Amino acid sequence: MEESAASQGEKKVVAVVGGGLVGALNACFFAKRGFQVEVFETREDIRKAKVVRGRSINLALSHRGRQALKHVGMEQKIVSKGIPMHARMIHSLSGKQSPIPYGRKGQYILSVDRTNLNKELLTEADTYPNTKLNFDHKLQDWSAETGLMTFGRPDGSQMEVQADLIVGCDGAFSAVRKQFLRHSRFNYSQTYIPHGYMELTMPAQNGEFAMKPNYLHIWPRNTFMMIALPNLDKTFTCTLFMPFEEFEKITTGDEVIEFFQKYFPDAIPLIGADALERDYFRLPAQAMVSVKCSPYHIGDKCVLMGDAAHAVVPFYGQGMNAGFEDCIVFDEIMNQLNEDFSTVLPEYTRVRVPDDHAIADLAMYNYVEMRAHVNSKWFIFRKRVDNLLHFLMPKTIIPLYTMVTFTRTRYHVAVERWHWQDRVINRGLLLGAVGAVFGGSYLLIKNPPNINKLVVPAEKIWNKLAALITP
Ligand code: FAD
Ligand code: EGU
Repeated sequence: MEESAASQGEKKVVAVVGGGLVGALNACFFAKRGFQVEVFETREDIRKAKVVRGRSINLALSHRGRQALKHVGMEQKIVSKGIPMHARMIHSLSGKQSPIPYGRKGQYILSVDRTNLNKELLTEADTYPNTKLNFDHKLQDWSAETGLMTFGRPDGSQMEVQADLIVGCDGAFSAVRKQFLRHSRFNYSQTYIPHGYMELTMPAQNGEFAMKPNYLHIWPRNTFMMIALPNLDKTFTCTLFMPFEEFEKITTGDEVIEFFQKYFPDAIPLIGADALERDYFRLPAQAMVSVKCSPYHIGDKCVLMGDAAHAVVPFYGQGMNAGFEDCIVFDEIMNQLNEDFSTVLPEYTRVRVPDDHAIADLAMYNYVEMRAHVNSKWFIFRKRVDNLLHFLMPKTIIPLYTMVTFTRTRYHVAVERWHWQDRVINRGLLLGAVGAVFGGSYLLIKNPPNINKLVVPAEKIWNKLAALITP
């Protein structure tokens, strides 16, 4: 390491703390620029580990995340192992399934395996000669004055390491962020939502997917919700979301079946009653936290990215995508400001905080919305109205999820535009209603209708409308 540091001349040492999704990707970004990169990760090397325990098995990868992967030449490799989801499949209580497309043909999201993605990113980072991966290194403490970090090793020993820049990618419970809390004028908030989540596996049936594979399957039931994403081995990972209080009410296998019978009856034979009774009690429900903070940097020494900077609830499928986009944004600013950390770091905070806060708010808003009054009928209705308005005015009305999922429109701009569109729609509805009342009254007075002649065209118009909104 001393040798390569010397041969690198004055290139600075960048310590990436956390070798999760964002840390591993970020290592590639810094390595590409020629920095001396050191990654420090608490866990052992997951590429060698037998069992990897993480927080969720698969994730929805969309445009922002793909763009970031493209920057380091990893897009095709990851996309080829992802399963395209062109539409949601809404499961009604009756078992009826309704597909709702995400957009045009090229507009789909991908279900990717978290562990495989993490492994591929670590392997990619490893290919750079100027990168070193240090597993079994847990950050315990660091100094903002000197950039000196203390790591704990599995044998109980400690190790000290110095770096020019510390990049905190150590997740929602970031140890790097702890130091920020001691600084004046650091804003921080964290909120645990009352819901927990539990993952259940739906096995393959006779070697085939138990449900249609190229969909994000959703069972919207207000307080309770289940989502299923496909895996390459033809299984689905189902994620059940419900209040901890409700999780705790269910204490026996019979109660599990009874609960599913009431809310997700079509899923019982697909998961299998026996497996369901077993898996439900295998692990306790996991918590979800939303973290917002600012600034994201301390001086020219340290910067936070990914969940360490902004943990969001998963109700927009954007946590990882936003974290990956952080890496692009930082990289762009590095270009603009010639890699001068003393100006790059404040600029990164200035540019990125409003966007990360916007996606954190949106995800939380959607959580509240889904819980409050989204059942399968309402979900289908709302998405169809969105798609219809977009069809009628493709340039003016763009659904919020489209901007978030399929473009790199800055998150805070997407929110502003969404509010603006809402005003346009409301004005349009008002104008339409007023126009209809006045125009209708005028026509009725001028030529009183023959009821029999009216009914037929009304039905024709209705049929045309119905054809438009059903895919
Ligand atoms: P993490 O993945 O948490 O990685 C942090 C790494 O740092 C870990 O490897 C950890 O071991 C290491 N570490 C921690 N502390 C230390 C320390 N002191 N020293 C050294 N290393 C340390 N996002 C999406 O985009 N799409 C989705 O569909 C989606 N679905 C989700 C579903 C659920 C149920 C949940 C909970 C989240 C979902 N997310 C999704 C969000 C996504 O999981 C996170 O945003 C993403 O994992 C963040 O990556 P990260 O690298 O910042 O943090
Ligand atoms: C939650 C957990 C449907 C993976 C939000 C949509 C999610 C994902 C939606 C999880 C929903 C909710 C969107 C995508 C995605 C929808 C989205 C949520 C992936 C508004 C593995 N959400 N998720 N919105 O539009 O934009 O389909 O665990 F049920 S992908 Cl909650 Cl696009």
